[in-house]
Amino acid sequence: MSHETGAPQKKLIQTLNGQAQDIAPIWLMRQAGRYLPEYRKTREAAGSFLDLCYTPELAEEVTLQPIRRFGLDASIVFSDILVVPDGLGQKVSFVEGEGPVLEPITSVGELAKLELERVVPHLAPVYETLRRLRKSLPVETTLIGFAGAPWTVATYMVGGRSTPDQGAAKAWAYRAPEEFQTLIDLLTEATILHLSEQVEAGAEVLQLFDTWAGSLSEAAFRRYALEPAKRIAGALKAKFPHVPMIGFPRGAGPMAKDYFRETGISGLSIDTGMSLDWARRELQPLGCLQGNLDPLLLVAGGTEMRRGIETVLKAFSGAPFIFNLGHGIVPQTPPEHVTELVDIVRGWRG
Ligand code: 1CP
Repeated sequence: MSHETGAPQKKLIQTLNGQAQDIAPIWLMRQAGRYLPEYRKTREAAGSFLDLCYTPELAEEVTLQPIRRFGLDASIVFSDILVVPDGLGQKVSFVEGEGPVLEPITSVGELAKLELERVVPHLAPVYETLRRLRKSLPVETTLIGFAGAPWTVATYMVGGRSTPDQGAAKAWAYRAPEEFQTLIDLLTEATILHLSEQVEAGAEVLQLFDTWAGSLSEAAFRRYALEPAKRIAGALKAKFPHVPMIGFPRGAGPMAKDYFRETGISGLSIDTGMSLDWARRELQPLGCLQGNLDPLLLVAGGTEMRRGIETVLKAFSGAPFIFNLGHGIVPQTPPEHVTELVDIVRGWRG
């Protein structure tokens, strides 16, 4: 919007566009969720997890909760990466204490049941949530839309649940690469549609979550993580040149460098296991970095948390950097520790 109105760009967007800030902008992956008592209350009232995702006034409410409490620089729309398979027509549910459960897709024949045309109409409530948020968020807060990357979403579609080694999807990919590619291509198209619609509805920045990228061999990483991300980032950039994209190829290690360079994304979200020194030297010259405090330090609090935060700030300050975690907030996180984290980041002078 700021391009049309001439208003100053929001801090997080400036940073993604290459401008380092004196005080790093901060938001947190999974900033809405079970660690907040107000979330648990709304979640209970909603019924099922998908009902919460598909009821715009409730999804808006839980998106705003961490903004009210902590005044973060960005707000990520409340939804899930598995709304895309749900939109395609695969049966998805979230079982209490178990996580997502899907009717697994195990053969190329079953892909015929999935309908690309169904995605955007089925996910209309998510877009409505974004429209509401553009009106209700503080003017300085950036609104982030997101999607799961094809490989990560495929691991749930094929495994039928969260799989510790992504074994089911890998078995298919390595046994019949051409067949598996059909699924990846379908998800790539669905992701482009879903992200485009989120921009139309008001998303100012996009993040692509490839949570399980780190389990792939180098060749498979290129084919199933890097290439689809390149297609997705390219398609979005062509339609919406002013909307920056952040990629999160979790666990990619040194392959993160090719991923950052070749996909053309503006920001790279790095996981907790990444070497800070290496990332500063090899990755930050390619664009904005985001990360990477261990979410478990946020549970621990105290001196160790403070030291961890300062180590990250020291490593990445002076160049474009967004403070975040290396993975999502865990439910046992005390909310007071998040308040303290935000204070430390905003008070830090390098
Ligand atoms: O009952 C509940 O309240 C369920 C907990 C929950 C929440 C709060 C799930 C189920 N999804 C979400 C929201 C969510 N998921 C958001 C928006 C909220 C925010 O960030 O503030 C986002 C961006 C996601 C993304 C997501 N979902 C990812 C990628 C990021 C990551 O954490 O690695 C993945 C892998 C999922 C799948 C998923 N959704 C939910 C669960 C329990 C899982 C499985 C995770 C696993 O396999 O370990």
